[in-house]
Amino acid sequence: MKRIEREGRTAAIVSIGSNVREIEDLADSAGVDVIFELVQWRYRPDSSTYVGRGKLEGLKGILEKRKVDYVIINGNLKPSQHYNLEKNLGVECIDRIRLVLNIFKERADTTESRLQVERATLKYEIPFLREWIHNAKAGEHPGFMARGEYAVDVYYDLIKKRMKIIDDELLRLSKGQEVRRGQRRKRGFALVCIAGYTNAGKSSLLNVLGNDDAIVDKSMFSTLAARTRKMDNTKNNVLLTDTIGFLQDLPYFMIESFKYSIDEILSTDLVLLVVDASDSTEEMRRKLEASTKILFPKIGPADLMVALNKIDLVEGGIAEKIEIVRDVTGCASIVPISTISREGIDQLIEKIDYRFKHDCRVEVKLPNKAESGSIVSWLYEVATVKKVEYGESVLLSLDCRGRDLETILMRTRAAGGMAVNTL
Ligand SMILES: Nc1nc2c(ncn2[C@@H]2O[C@H](COP(=O)(O)OP(=O)(O)OP(=O)(O)O)[C@@H](O)[C@H]2O)c(=O)[nH]1
Ligand SMILES: [Mg+2]
Repeated sequence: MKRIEREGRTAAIVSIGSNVREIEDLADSAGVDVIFELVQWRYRPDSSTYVGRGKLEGLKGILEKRKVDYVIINGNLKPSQHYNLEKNLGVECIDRIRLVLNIFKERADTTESRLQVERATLKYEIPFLREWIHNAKAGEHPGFMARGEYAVDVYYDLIKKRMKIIDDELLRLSKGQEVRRGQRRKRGFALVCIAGYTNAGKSSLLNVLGNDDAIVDKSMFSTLAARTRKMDNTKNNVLLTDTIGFLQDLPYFMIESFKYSIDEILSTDLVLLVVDASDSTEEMRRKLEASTKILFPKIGPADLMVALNKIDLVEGGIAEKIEIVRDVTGCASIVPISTISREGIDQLIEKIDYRFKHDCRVEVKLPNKAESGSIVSWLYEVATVKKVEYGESVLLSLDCRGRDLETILMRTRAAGGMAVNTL
């Protein structure tokens, strides 16, 4: 992970609710020092200036004495609100999505993550750009488009052209991703994706289960690009993929832009959802709901297994937390774990193993000739070969997953052999 240099950048947080912890963490992850916070209690944001008029005047006064580089808004701004805020305050105003995009931009270090971030950023900017076209002569702004040398309509056209190039490139990459998944399955691997809210401990779990050294960090969105490792200590062939974390209240264009990463999660045989058990019950529910909103309805509870992580930090019982997980996800397969104390890790491995258990018995008979060699070695990859005899024919007794049965029968027949499912 590329560490974001702090470079002494400062900000003020403006919020219309008291739940500022996440935005503080995001600001910290973006390398910005928060100098002060201003909280206004409102049921909903003011339609033109986000905070109420009076509060805005107050903020302006404070900013004159306590200069900051940015004002960070704890929410998603409409373009008109953004325009009015910047115009009134004379400081660059960053909403929650822009802050997330800034973190992504700094950390993206693979082609697909760079393209996804660029696409999301362009999508994000289009409505803001429209607002500026209507409201301002370029050059009046302290933030985006500050220097008025661009003609906005030319810029708008360029965005559209660039988006098309990015979409084509992402489509090409996702076809490659699909082929890769197909090849892995053909080689007998079960595909498991480690998913979950950002900072839940996904990379830590990959490190434990896959004996890996993926970057683990307390800052949010340490992982942007997918990383795949073979699972250790298992009887079956399992590939684990760790990828980007979820966040609450993502607008549709963000989900759409990160389709490549989301497909990586949804196209696996099992989604291992990592949940931070050290959060309060309300926080846990909020994050779980954000996660299931992205996962369901593409997959269902039966495709999920939940690793209730960080139980080393939980005081008292975790029964209530298990209940919340069950309630929100509908998933019955919940394993409390800690990647630090390693509690529960063996049970988790056992549970994953059980999912991909070789519980079908097959007797295979193949002609004993050179061409059968490749199918025999393939059988060794997808199944557990119990016995093999070379005579007039090659006779194999093997155990396999129900899912692979049909392919085994088909390939054996195609090779001039015979296979019988005996269990
Ligand atoms: N106490 C405790 N801390 C943990 C545990 N697992 C992970 N952590 C900590 O939680 C933080 C986040 O861990 P990561 O593994 O980077 O989490 P992630 O889900 O990959 O995060 P992103 O990639 O940023 O979305 C780090 O500071 C870890 O040390 C655990 O079981 N117990
Ligand atoms: Mg990570």
